[in-house]
Amino acid sequence: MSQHLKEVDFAVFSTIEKEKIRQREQIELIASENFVSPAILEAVGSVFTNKYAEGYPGRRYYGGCDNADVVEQLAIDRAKQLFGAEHVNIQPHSGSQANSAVYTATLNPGDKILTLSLENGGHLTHGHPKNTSGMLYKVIHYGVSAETGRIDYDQMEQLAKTEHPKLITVGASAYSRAIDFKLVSEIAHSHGALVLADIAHIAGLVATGLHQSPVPYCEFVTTTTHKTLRGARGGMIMCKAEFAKAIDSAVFPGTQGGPLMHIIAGKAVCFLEALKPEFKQYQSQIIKNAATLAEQMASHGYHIVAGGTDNHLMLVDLRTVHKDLTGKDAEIALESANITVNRNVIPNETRSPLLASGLRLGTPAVTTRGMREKEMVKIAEFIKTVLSDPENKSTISSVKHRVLDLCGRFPLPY
Ligand code: DSN
Repeated sequence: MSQHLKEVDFAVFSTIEKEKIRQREQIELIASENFVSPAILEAVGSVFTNKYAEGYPGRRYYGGCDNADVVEQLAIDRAKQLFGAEHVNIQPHSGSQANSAVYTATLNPGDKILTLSLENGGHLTHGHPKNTSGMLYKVIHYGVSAETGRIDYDQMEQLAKTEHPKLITVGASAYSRAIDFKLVSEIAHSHGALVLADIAHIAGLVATGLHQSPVPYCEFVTTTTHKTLRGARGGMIMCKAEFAKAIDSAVFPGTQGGPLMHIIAGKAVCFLEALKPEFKQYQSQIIKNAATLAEQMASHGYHIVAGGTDNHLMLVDLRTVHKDLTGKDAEIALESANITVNRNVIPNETRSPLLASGLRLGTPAVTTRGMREKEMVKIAEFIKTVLSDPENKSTISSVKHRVLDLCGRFPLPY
């Protein structure tokens, strides 16, 4: 009897096939998404999914871990080389779990953390009240400046001085400007705080020297491996050697059990790819594409939060062109034209997060397809056309045809 997915479970098989078609035929502008190489997909779909390997290379709680040791050590060594980190833990299942492990290693419940709030571009795990980081710890937020949209380092310093947080987190999910990690670490250290830099979004730029690296300055650096870094979906922690044992214990057994060895194999391949010169060219093109997309959106009248972008993403304030169009309705209209984005709250948001007034646009995925500045000009025009008449079926259908044509000219390898 056939063991193939198509015969064993047609419902799942056909849904995967549909998802393949969706990915092929949509312009993907979700800033946190990307397309992995076939090599990474192969590693992630490998027999390592069968293996339990609680513990760390050479110190496992299961037999049969020789190959698991090799692949995890490859991932660790390559990550160290890529980022210049003193210690790497490659086991966190996600960026959220990486952050949670750093908190577990450094804080006691009730300790104070100073972080960027979700509304200002931060992440849920940076102290949101509905996340354990907000439930377990006392959270103080710094924000972005109302005038410039940039991180308010003066406010951070003031709060570090008066509130004495034990840990300052810096890093963002929706922030388009370069982050001065060196300055943050100086602020933190002069007020007795540790620093966690969460580079989940910008890891690819950091790895290739196109964004200042926090690794020399901050005690802890967390990331995901699947955004600009374009690897298997998961998390990672880098830290100074003095915290290695605390971090390893906080990951396992502190917050996780068995590592996902197939994902770790995919992470190892990702780091090998990221060490190649062409990866730097790719990252550099991501930045050029984002700059062009932001300029074009601005030329269509949209306000870009913080006045533009230094990285792979931008936040578009819809209200400057379409006063009554919510982020949610814009997201839905664009999806019907095969353009995938996500609504996003903007600083000083007046609508609920479910509706939001902004869109977050990112260029990592379209750049992986090989699109360049010329295509960004077209994409901005598609977006403006759809959002100017979001309920006009004929406009949407005509843009969708142009999107399909564009996607057809920049095919995915799967
Ligand atoms: N959900 C991710 C993002 O889209 O930015 C962050 O975890």
